[in-house]
Amino acid sequence: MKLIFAIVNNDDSHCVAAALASQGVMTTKLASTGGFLMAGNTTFLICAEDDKIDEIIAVIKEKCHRRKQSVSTSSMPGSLPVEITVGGATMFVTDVERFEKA
Ligand code: 2BA
Repeated sequence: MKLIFAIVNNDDSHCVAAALASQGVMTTKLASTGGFLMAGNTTFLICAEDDKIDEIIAVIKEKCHRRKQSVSTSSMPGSLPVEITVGGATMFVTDVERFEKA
């Protein structure tokens, strides 16, 4: 079994949750905050069998979109904002040593 941590833009999180639920994938949604923009995002915890992982990642990739965002670089007057690309999804996949439900 593996555990996917998927950090998703809040604007895409509803579509991701609905798509995974429609495929019978169990998820937990956590409200999270990006350390750079300090903006809200959504972290999905998904524990699934190894042979399902690629399928789940494909669903998340399909539902998440990259976005350009303007960020202020300084509070000094006259400083120009810079454009950064945020998302679609940032995912980490780890092994699960033991899985239990009580
Ligand atoms: P934030 O940390 O708020 O980052 C938002 C976006 O700002 C990032 O988009 C990236 O384009 C930019 N950014 C972040 N740190 C930067 C830096 N030190 N210098 C320049 N630009 C920077 P994404 O890469 O798509 O990340 C979206 C969100 O995913 C992040 O929100 C964070 O919550 C999470 N994330 C991304 N990479 C991560 C990592 N290696 N570990 C943990 N969380 C990560």
